[in-house]
Amino acid sequence: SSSEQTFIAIKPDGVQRGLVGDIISRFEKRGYKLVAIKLVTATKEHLEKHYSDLAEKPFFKGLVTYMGSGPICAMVWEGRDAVKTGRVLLGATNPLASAPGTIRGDYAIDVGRNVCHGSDAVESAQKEIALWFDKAEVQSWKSAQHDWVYE
Ligand code: YYY
Ligand code: MG
Repeated sequence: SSSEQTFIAIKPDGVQRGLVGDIISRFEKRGYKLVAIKLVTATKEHLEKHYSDLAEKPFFKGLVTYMGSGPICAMVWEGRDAVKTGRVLLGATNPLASAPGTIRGDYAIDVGRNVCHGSDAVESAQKEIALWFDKAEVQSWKSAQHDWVYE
């Protein structure tokens, strides 16, 4: 539906490298609607919850350290097929396998410094949005662009 929501985050490397504006721009220009945004330095406990599915992976500890190393720009974007298309805008997990034109394909090399996060399914998006944002932080608004983006 056109109200599908996804959790997108610009990781500490993306914030440090000055990519916040560009990444927001890509979602805006595609036609998605920003409904929540904040800069947050996440605790270890918070990140362990966010990545709980990966707890057994060898890269888990390093991942949590990297993700907690500085501010993250946490966002919720809304629109038709926002979860799946959000992942397309991000590119593949391994930046070297990401096509140019995607965020990771344009700005990253190492899988452990891949600049951005996006929910991988509608169900995980709902969990991630609830983990990172209070209900009152997620705005409900009609974009003036709506009828120019959707038929
Ligand atoms: O959803 P996505 O971020 O594309 O990949 P995940 O498989 O969920 O892994 C989360 C995160 O972990 C990934 O963005 C980088 C890191 N990672 C890693 O450092 N090394 C790997 N071999 C796989 C993932
Ligand atoms: Mg993932």
